[in-house]
Amino acid sequence: MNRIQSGWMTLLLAGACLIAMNVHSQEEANYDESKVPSFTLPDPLFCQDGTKVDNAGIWTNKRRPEIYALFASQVYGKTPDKKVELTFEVFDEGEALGGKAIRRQVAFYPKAEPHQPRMELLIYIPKAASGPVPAFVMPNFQGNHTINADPGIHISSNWMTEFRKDDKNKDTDPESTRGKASSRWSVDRILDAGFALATIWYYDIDPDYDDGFQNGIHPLFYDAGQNEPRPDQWGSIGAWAWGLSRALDYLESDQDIDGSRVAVMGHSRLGKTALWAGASDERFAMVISNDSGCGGAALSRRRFGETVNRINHAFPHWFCDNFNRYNNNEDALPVDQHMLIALCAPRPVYVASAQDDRWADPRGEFLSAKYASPVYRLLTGQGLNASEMPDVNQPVQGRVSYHIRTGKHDVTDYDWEQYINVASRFLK
Ligand code: GTR
Repeated sequence: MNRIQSGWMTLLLAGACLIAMNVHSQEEANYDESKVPSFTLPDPLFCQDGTKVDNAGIWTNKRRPEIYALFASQVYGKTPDKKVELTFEVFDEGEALGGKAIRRQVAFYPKAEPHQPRMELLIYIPKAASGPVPAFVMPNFQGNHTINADPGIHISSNWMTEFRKDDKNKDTDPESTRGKASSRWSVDRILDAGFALATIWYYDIDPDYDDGFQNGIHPLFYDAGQNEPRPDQWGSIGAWAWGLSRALDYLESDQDIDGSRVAVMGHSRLGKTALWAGASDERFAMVISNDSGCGGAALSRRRFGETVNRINHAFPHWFCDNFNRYNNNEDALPVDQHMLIALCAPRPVYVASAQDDRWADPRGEFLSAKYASPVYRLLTGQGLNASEMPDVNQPVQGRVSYHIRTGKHDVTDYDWEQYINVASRFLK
């Protein structure tokens, strides 16, 4: 075996071990409701100094900043204050999808460093629109070109380099992956409902593997002599959320889109990202979490399915280092995920689960929406309209929405139908 062969062998073995570990820990996780420990959640309506939050002013000026700072320093990591100037370049524009849409593709990259990282935003705007439209922005997992078979979607150059590093992708012809993820993207339904859709491949912002934060956007923000984020600074979820805000910067400047009516939506790890983006950037007018699970909508203290310890070991780059303090120590967390949902208030928020997705703890996701509701009620008079978990496929919709649908961890047309329904109510 030469060095290259032995290198691949090591990678293959490492990959096989990771998959085995994942399956193993998914099997070992607790799925028994009677074994969920009893716990006390921090109350979003009491400040750390004991002040009761009984009006919008105290929430906005005192408690919200306090909760946000705790999530920033203990969970996702702080986004550096430093501003990096970006160039936005529209590199493609024209009719697409059989005349139904205008497709626009925009690259953005640091002014000072014109090549890397280069992020690409793909936008479809309903051709029939007569004025600026509301939009959904959602990051994607496998490349912009996988969300639809449209041959005009540019394939990111990072796909050829970063994505192919992964053994299972190394021989893949990117052309063969066009439209591969289209079942998760109800593009026609979205356009027909009068919304634009914008998406960005999360690898373009920060490739999703642990490399000590040498690639992606992190290095742009290092202080002199710094070469990795400090324990309270952002990991990859923070970086992806930053990328979504930069997408919004562009959308605000696009004459066909109403930047004040943009919903941020994400699935799974990107659902965690959408929630953090919505909490961090109040310009997002609505926040949607699809099957975001541990570190997303699910309450950490329930320890049902994926746990803080498991996620920090499997994905050491997603959260900040400080989050490791809470491995097998959830009760010490100064926050829980219902408070992340509360940070989205007063904007409409939607939490969705899937019945077979026990790893993401559907009940824990529901409870977060429920326990965030007192904050929504204080600010808007409306919270989640259910005190018990609804049956499958019986969405509860309003300013705080929740559904659990039949099926597995995924984004389906059913999910989109619900999001469009609520977004039409609030963003149109
Ligand atoms: C899993 C991880 C989950 C979820 C999921 C995904 O392996 O344990 O937290 O984020 O990946 O993003 O698909």
